Amino acid sequence: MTTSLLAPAPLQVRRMALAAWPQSLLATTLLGGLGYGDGPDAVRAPVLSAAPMVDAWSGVGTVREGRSGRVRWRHDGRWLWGALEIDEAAEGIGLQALVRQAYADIFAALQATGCRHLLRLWNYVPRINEAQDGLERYRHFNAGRQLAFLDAGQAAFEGAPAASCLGVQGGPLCVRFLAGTQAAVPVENPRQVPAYHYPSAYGPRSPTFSRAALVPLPPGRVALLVSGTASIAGHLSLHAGDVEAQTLETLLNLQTVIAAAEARCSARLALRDFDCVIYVRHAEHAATVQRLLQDRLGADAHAVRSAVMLQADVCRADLLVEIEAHGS
Ligand code: 3EB
Repeated sequence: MTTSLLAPAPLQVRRMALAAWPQSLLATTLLGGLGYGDGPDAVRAPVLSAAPMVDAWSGVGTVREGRSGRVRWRHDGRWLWGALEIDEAAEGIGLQALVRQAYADIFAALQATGCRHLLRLWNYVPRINEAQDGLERYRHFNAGRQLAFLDAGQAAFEGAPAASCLGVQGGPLCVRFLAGTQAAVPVENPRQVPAYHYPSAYGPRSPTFSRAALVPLPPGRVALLVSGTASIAGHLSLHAGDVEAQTLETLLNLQTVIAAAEARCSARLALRDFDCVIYVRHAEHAATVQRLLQDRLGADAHAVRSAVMLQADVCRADLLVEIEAHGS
């Protein structure tokens, strides 16, 4: 073993039992986490997999915490975790304006902490596929998000962070994010039009995200944060109504974006070793998706054994499944 392997990893994510979470919050290097199941910091989406889990992100230094507007943050001088929850009904403004303000608070947090580069965001939007004032709420969300990036002078197109955006039944608009003092390498999927270049048929302003964020870690290591990935080729949703075909298309997209990331670094990366979160629109599709994952990656694969499955609305109404992943 070389000494570099003994050095503390500068950014780490560990998937662990949600029950262990309150204790681990005491760890000084812990930045934050995303819980799957009932508990603190949990995503408000029903969990379909067996055990309640949490993805706990930690840095290296002593953590400081604070607030910027409605964003609560923790950072160690190198990495930043932020969380924001907004009760839409209490604000009395439309979703687009609300998202624009929420993201302005996120950019204020980056300024306040010196962690200026967004790496990865998780967005949970109540009733995402419902229409409001003649436009789907996801499209309002996209407009507010892109405007906020432009307001802040942040890369709204090439260089955008990785992201997920899922629909939940109710509760607040909820955003979690990871940022750092150095920019990630944005990675696109050659099978897909970059989301920030989707044609206007998908809404007046395009989604602001890259397919993955490749985070360089010293020496010669990387973390790859893969955005929510679905059954889209070019800019078209494929296999309407067919959850099996959508799942296989999604796995192909995941493997393609991971291969594109590998071509940008010297690390070897494989989906079977990644932590995955699977979102299904219909709970009754969970077993089918799980079986296909098992068939393609092997029942013993880390990605299969550690997969978390949630019920959520995918942001395009014709998509039944979305998978996100991170690994190194
Ligand atoms: C897609 O590829 C499917 O709006 O932040 C995936 C990941 C999707 C992130 C977002 C949307 C988002 O367009 C949906």
